[in-house]
Amino acid sequence: MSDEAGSMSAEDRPHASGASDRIPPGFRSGLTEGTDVVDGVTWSGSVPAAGGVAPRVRLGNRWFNLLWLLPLGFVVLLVCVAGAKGLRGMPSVQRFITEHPGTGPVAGHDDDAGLPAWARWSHFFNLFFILFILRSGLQILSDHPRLYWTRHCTPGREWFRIQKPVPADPLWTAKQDSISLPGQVALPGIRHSIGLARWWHLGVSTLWLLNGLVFYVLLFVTPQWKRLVPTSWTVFPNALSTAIQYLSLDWPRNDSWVAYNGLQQLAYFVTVFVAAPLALITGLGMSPALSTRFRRISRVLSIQTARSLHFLVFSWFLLFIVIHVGLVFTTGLLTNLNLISSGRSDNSWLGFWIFVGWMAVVVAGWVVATPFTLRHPRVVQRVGYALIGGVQRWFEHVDVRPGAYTARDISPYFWHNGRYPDSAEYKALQEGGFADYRLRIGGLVAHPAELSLDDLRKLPVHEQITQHFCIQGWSGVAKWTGVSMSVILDLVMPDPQARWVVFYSLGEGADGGTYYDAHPIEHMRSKLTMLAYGMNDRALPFGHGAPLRLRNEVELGFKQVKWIKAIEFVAEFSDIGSGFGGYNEDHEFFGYRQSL
Ligand SMILES: Nc1nc2c(c(=O)[nH]1)N[C@H]1C(S)=C(S)[C@@H](COP(=O)(O)O)O[C@H]1N2
Ligand SMILES: [Mo]
Repeated sequence: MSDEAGSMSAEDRPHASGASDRIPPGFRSGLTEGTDVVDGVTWSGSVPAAGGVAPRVRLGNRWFNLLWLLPLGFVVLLVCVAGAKGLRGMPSVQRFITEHPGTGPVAGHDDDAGLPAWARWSHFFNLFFILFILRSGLQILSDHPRLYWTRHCTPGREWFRIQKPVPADPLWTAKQDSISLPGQVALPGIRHSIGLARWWHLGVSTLWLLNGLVFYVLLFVTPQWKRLVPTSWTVFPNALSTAIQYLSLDWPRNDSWVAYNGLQQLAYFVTVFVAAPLALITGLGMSPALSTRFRRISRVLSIQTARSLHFLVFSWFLLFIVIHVGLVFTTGLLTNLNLISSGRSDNSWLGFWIFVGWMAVVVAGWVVATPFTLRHPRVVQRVGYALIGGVQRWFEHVDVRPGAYTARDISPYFWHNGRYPDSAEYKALQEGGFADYRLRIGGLVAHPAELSLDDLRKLPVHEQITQHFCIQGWSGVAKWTGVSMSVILDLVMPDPQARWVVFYSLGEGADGGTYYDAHPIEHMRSKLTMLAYGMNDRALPFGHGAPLRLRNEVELGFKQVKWIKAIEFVAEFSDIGSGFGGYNEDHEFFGYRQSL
């Protein structure tokens, strides 16, 4: 593991008895170990900070800078305020507001009780968790700063971007396309730190969902649900009435202790019962494993649609928080704070001080999160895996079947990613048309093998049209031609102790050292796990992994090793590299299971 001397190559190091003599010579050469702290300068092959652009939205073929919404929104607001003031002068509107003052009939809950302790605490936890979720979510967006409505991520066809147009470079990579966001805004706040951001995002989300589940249950076993769930259609005229009252700057009476007004009730209802579940569903909608399972849904609501909707939910939460906090502060601060923190129906300062205590925790958590993550990334990786590794493992066990996509679904543009191989060994093979290429297979197998490209082409041909999903957020559909891994398994006959299959690349990873990745052996019998030597009916191009690459469609893109040189069957991967199951796992703190 990582506490071993960093300079030793994996083959020099002592191994559990009996293991070392099973490692085929040369397989593990060139492996390096990752560091256990994040150095912003050398991070990820020294990607320098790179700014994006202000958010832009595409309408047809034109791009609009969303910063224009600020002055535009202000003008619209002024017009609305003037309109609302005019409306309130009209007798019919005055009658309407008297009839619908804002708060509908309150179905019998104990008026003066305020919010019970569980509701106040779950409100606090919700706030605390969601800040990390939003920050890490923004970090994830910045790793592929474009949003699409189709599964094809064709440059120029995105509807939203915070990055310049894609340059003409045919080998432009998604990693080059990532941008930097300020360190105290995004989490962990340095460019291309998505591995760590995802542990925060997915890990804290499980806590947030648990908190939400407890909240849902308690809400409905007590009468408290009546605050949030409209029980009469009058909520709509009441919401309209409150909107007119707010906009006319003659605000409705704040009755939150007794009941929320129509607008409040609708906003809370949408946030709790629409936005929150939608966040979960669209989050899961981005899983490559689930998209191979729920194929019909995924054909219509593609991974990119899920990602775009997920971003819109993020925007809703952000908007809600700004307006909600703004109104808490301007409609009777002490009363409001007592409602959400002390539960005492008066103007005492108790609520204020509890709130200050909570805010101290929130601010401390906010400030510490980034430096802690950069100093202790392995802790984040391990705790994150403990929180969601089991779920990812569970999602992998799906009955994946081919046939979801047809030739018509093939993406016109398929992004490149990773570091291109530039060794003399690779160049020589490439110049020789890969005639001298040999795929070496060994480790815990009965029949180690060396296969040329011709040998591979003589094996039964397997084709599949599948969707690739990169951890950074882009996707693409391609047709892959090659050999099923189950055919390879029948050829080499793995020993019963073999639990993991390690794919080594001819290319290096971002920080130097052989790129590799370990896959569970159960995946090798899946119908959608194969070695591809062809892509879209042509020889596999250089940029996409020539001469041979892996496809395992229940995992994310970084596990699809390109430029494969060797395959090793092992009992465990703890003595390979830093021992985390792959190059990005060792160097960028990814998880070795990433079906999500
Ligand atoms: N050898 C090697 N394989 C690699 C990578 C790499 O850097 N080196 N990048 C991975 C990542 S992050 C992705 S998303 C896919 C991209 O494959 P593509 O370039 O064919 O789209 O390859 C994966 N395989
Ligand atoms: Mo990727």
